[in-house]
Amino acid sequence: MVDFPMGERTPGRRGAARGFTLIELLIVISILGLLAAVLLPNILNTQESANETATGGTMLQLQTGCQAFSNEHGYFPPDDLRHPEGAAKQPWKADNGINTGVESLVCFLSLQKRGGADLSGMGDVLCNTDKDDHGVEQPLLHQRGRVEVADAWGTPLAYFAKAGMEKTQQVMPPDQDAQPVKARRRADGSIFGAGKYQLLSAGRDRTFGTEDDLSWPSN
Ligand SMILES: [Ca+2]
Ligand SMILES: [Ca+2]
Ligand SMILES: [Ca+2]
Repeated sequence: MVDFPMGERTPGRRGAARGFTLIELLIVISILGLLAAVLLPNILNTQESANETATGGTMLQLQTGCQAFSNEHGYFPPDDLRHPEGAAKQPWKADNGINTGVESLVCFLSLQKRGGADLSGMGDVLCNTDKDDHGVEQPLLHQRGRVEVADAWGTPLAYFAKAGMEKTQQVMPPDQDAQPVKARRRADGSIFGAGKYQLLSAGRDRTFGTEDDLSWPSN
């Protein structure tokens, strides 16, 4: 009987405490939902912007290599694994028709230091999605795999040389079938990099020929 008033108050307090906690919880959930809705797209966009910047950096490294190669040889690296100076200079295996443009670029840039580029430090962006063998060691890369250079989303780049701009290449993203790739054109039909060469990334959607593709030259 002495405890009765307390007993009466206690359930009341508990009830009030439960109600307050539930409202608090709902408010917190609403705020978190709102924050996620506002921040998540920004976080994803920041990641995609970082990938675009990284891909631009990769292309810049290849451009530097292409320029050094051109200064030394008087032409930019071929995109078909065929040595312009004769079959005797071509000890490597025949082409399998997949990722050929960028494999050829890596091959020619990796022949020698003078007029080439040491790509061995590129780390993650070096891949071999079609798992082919070069047949001989690529001198500056110190490996026999016929590797490609990928963009920041993991898709191998396409590389078109001056003589191969009209060709359709086949590029194989990781764990997918190869997709046909054509050199990027402007609205008036002219090809980006015509007369020199073109580097092309499938961009964030990992598909060539769509709006988000990145290229050198970029306009
Ligand atoms: Ca290949
Ligand atoms: Ca390959
Ligand atoms: Ca794309």
